Amino acid sequence: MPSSSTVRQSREALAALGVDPAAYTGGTLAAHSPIDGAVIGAVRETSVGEVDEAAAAAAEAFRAWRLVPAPRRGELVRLFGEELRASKAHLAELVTLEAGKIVSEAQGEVQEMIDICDFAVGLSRQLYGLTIATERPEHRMMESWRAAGPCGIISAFNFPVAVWSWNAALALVCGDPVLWKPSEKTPLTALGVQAVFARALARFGDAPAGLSQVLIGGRDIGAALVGDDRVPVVSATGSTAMGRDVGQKLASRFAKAILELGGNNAMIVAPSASLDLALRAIAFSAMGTAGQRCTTLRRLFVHESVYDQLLPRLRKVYAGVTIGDPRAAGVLVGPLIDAGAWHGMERALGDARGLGAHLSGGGRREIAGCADGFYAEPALVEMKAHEGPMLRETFAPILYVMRYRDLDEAIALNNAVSAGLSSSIFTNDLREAELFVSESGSDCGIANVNIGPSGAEIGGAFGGEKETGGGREAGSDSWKAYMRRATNTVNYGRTLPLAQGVSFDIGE
Ligand code: UN1
Repeated sequence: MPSSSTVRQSREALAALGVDPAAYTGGTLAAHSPIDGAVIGAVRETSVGEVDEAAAAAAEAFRAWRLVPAPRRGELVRLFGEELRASKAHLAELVTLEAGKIVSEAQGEVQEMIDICDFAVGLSRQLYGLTIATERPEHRMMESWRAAGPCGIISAFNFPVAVWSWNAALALVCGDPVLWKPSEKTPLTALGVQAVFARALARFGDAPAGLSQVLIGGRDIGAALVGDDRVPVVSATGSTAMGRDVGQKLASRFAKAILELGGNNAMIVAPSASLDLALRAIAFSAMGTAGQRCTTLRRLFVHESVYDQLLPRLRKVYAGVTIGDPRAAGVLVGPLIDAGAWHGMERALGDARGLGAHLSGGGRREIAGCADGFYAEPALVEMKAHEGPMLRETFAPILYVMRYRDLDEAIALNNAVSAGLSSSIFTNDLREAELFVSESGSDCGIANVNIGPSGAEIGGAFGGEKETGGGREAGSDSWKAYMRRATNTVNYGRTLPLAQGVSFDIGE
């Protein structure tokens, strides 16, 4: 229903999700819809003093929650998954309204929440530690995993609900209460998620108060959270500049940091690649979410033998893609989040032009009924060299393209940026595929073969190296970051042998 008002529709979605209108009317933080620029909420902001109270409540909740058996903690997350299933349509609608995602991607984002809940429920019975061979007779050595404490979560606008849930679902089964500072660009979806979570809590019955709290506001609120000694783990998703600041502050108080920062993700299209598959993967990973995923494809290296076959097809796809109101059927590219994103795109394209690049697309589109939205034509930028704006992340649908001659050169280019999140190769040559994922291949946290760099499943550990921050969230053993590890050595004998054969005779 593209012509309906974003204001009315967001009110309806918030009401359906059960959010108290007092939270989003009469407050000081304006929530905008990127669809038409309308103000869709005036959200009550958290004060710095309230962050202090929230941390105290979380610390109190922690004392009780860590004693609840992990599978019982998993039951809360199971109920949350059920509530998310029931609210999927409304929450996805709010994601579309507040973050500008097309309907299918918004639903996919909520599905990602449901998936991580399912994962975390199973995990709640699998917080395994190792039993370790000990050098001493009649001793047993083991590691046990204990809840770490309240977990701060700072999330970005582009995945306004899923990234919180990757962290929260794991933290909660690990025994950690959560304190969430969502992006100031997407406070309404955070309120929506809290309302859904509140229903799971009510069904669960006896969870401590303060288990999940939302802190609405800007940098000062994030800084208060990051600086609070009662919060031993902070997961932060956003820019490298933000992560550098947060990481240093956390390091200074020896708190654990889980950082998921910028990406400048590449794809290599090799001579043997299926160009049909590559084309589809490029389209989704470069234009999907209007180029505003951390995993968005930004750099494309095409072998010189297939460049002149692939590029005309790609230009055609780019020219034909439907841009517009993300609520409308058939639209694949919705709005940028705001004017700042558009200016960043203009700047990057200007820099590329200055380097003699050949551009197609990249203009601003006026969309009927969406006057104050920033809609950009996805841009294909054929670069002469790996330089300038191609070396940095611009959160917009810009795909830089280059020819390459040999695979070692393409892999070197893949790795020649400061970020290290995601990467992929399209090839049907086993040697090339294996080389790309080998020790001397991609240096990224995610390296794929015959799928694009974006749209990861939750089962794998998500995150990357270098300026991406090194954190891992979601699947695999990412849960360990939300716990503390204790090594326990138990002596069940009647003597006290010391390790390393040390003798310390006190003559008794
Ligand atoms: C992000 O952009 O911060 O792999 C997260 C993907 C999504 C998550 C992206 N599953 O593209």
